[in-house]
Amino acid sequence: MGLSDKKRIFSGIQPSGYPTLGNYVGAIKNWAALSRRFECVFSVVDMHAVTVRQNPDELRRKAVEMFALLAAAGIDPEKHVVYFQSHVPAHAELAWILGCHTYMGELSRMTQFKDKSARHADNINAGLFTYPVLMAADILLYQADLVPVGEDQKQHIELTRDVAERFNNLYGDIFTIPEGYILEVGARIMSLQEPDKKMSKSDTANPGNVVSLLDPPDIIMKKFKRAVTDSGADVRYAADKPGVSNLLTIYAAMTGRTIPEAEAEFAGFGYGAFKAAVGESVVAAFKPLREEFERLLADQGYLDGIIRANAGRAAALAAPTIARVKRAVGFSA
Ligand code: ATP
Ligand code: LTN
Repeated sequence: MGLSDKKRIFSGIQPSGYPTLGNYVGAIKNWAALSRRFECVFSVVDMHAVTVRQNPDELRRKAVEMFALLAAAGIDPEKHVVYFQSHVPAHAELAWILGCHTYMGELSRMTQFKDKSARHADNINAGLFTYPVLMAADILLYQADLVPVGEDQKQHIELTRDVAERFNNLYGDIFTIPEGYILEVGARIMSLQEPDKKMSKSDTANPGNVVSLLDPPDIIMKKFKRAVTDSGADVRYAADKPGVSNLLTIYAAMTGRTIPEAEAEFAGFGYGAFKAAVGESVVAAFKPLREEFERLLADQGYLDGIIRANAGRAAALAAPTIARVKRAVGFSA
């Protein structure tokens, strides 16, 4: 794709907690890079977040913090549309219509639903089940060409494409068929203590598992020093070394090295020194981000204004598509 390419990028992130190193490597960092070349629409998906129980005041605060973090990470909310999902009612309208074109069987196969219902066994609500339909609505509403996500969202993108194709076959060419954009390295950062599990911001059971973008340097270093490695002593990327491989992936993402370059750099290192070096690479990358985040948060007036303005910009982008969809399915004007 060349610089003149006018592809539209869409992605979303839940304000369900502080973003983790996993969200940063798998999503945010990549979004910031794409925003230098493409027209981007990024959503703080607060409607998705309420599929699990949230504290209302905290949710409101976390959505603003997520917005500030995206801006701090280099996504300019004046150049691009960065907005809260709940500010644009067309998401809910389109989700209803798409839900009537999605099969129970398709939704039953979604692994995120299975994982989340196991984790929240006391609250397996219908929203958790239809979550991927709302996600499809997010993407299709903006006629996105490319959807940058982590590995865990691949199945939802496939479903979005299937539903969009089904809809287009029934009603004519309404939706752009989107493509997932998944990194080769870093699409799945694992927990530091349990490297067979995805690092997830809603994993509050073991704080040692998750590195938050807002953890102070000493906490980041402590978490890395305690990270689980594997048996053996060599720093090598391999299937039987999930802990070391995860740390190498993190280091490569933070420093822009390839995995073989990172392996070469750590040849002869003991695990203690290796883990400290990975921790330092994360501290260095997060420092400017945290400073900019704090500066932005202190300017509540600016944040309120730009969030309101972007709600209007997003609604205007979504309007023609939702109007066409309503007409197509037979609603009167
Ligand atoms: P939750 O724990 O609330 O489900 P999450 O941490 O999985 O949240 P999301 O808001 O669902 O994060 O995801 C935002 C983006 O971050 C998505 O594109 C997702 O694929 C990506 N992502 C999430 N976790 C990781 C990870 N461990 N490694 C790489 N990418 C990730
Ligand atoms: N389901 C995603 C977040 C999300 C999203 C989207 C990502 C909601 N809507 C649209 C890409 C495009 C998640 O859990 N990470």
